[in-house]
Amino acid sequence: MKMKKYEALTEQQAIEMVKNELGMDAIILNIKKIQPKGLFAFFRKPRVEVTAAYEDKPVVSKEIFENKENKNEGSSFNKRMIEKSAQDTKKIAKQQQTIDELEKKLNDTEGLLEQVMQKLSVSSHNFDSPRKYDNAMLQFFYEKLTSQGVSSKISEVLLKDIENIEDLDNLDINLIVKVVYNRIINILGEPKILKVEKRGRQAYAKNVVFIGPTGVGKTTTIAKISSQFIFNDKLNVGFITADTYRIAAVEQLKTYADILDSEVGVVYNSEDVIEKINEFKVVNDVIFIDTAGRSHKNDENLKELKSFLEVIPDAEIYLVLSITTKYEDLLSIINAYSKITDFKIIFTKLDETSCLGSVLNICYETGREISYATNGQNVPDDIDVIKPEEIARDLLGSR
Ligand SMILES: Nc1nc2c(ncn2[C@@H]2O[C@H](COP(=O)(O)OP(=O)(O)O)[C@@H](O)[C@H]2O)c(=O)[nH]1
Ligand SMILES: [Mg+2]
Repeated sequence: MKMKKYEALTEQQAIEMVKNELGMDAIILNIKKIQPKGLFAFFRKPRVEVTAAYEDKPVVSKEIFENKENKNEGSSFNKRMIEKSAQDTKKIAKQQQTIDELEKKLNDTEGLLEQVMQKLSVSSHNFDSPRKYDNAMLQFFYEKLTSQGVSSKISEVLLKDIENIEDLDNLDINLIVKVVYNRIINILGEPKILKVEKRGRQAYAKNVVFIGPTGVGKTTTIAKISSQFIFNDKLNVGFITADTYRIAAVEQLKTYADILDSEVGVVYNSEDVIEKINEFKVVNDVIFIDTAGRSHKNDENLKELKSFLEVIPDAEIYLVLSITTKYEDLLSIINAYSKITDFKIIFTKLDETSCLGSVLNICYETGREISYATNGQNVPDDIDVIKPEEIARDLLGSR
């Protein structure tokens, strides 16, 4: 007797391979389900391994009917072989029955899985939306992305064309992950950080302005970024605040400036700011200018801010946005500020949400450059340059 293993998608296919290659006399010794391994193994189809035993010499039927030389022993030999053949046929029939039962169970399990997935996706977020994709893997990614706040339009963009791949059911899920991951990275682009060099003899300080709605973390973010320049790069930093609407706002910046051993100038209008910049620019490497957060829906506010920004020479402007703000509101804030100036975006309060979809949506819809992300109230630690790879991993749920 010899043994040989066959692997296929279903038991039936594997048995078919055994029959074709080894003949009807081959005995099935073992049927084993091979579970897929690795990331998203859940979605890869299990395979079946069949171990078959067979005689060195070929098939029974040939021996029975072609053994004419052995006439004396022929009849008893034939009898034995016919008995064996009958036993084998029974065995095969029984095995086939087992296979059929197993296959039915497998189908039932697949149906169950499908139901569980549908329930999961429905209960997780979207009660109204119908199934988008027939393919379970694509539907899974779609649900995953939208549950992270990626808009349905952009989720579809990320999954575009994958559904047209031939033999999608047997496609390695890691390939889909790679495609979507790269698309996310491309949309996010390379984050731009603030670069400040030590002021030369003639050069003046760089002006960096922070704008955005109230309470998003402008002042805290200024304290975080400026601390890095002061402590790590040993640069001279000056602060100017135009936020004179809230009593505590000036005090807040002054407290940080005291700790950082830097000066604060308080300004009430465009003339003031020009004056203060001229005073600070000759003794500092960089000047951080804080503004009042006021409603972006008020045209007067925006006009006022526009004329304030226009008098600041070579201003590098950052729009500060809290990621906890509703996506539609984020878009309308960006659109409003886009009308008056150019800027890069800083996202705050990443520690308060696990849905980073808005970051991707904004990059895709507005084409704006992104820079820093803050993730807590601690000054100066809770800030970092945005890492597109981490966002991509978060959105794909593999972090
Ligand atoms: N959880 C969390 N809170 C933050 C973050 N950044 C700022 N804050 C808090 O948000 C509140 C408003 O911050 P502030 O800097 O005064 O906002 P501003 O009005 O835009 O200047 C303060 O309580 C900050 O401590 C952050 O990344 N995460
Ligand atoms: Mg403030």
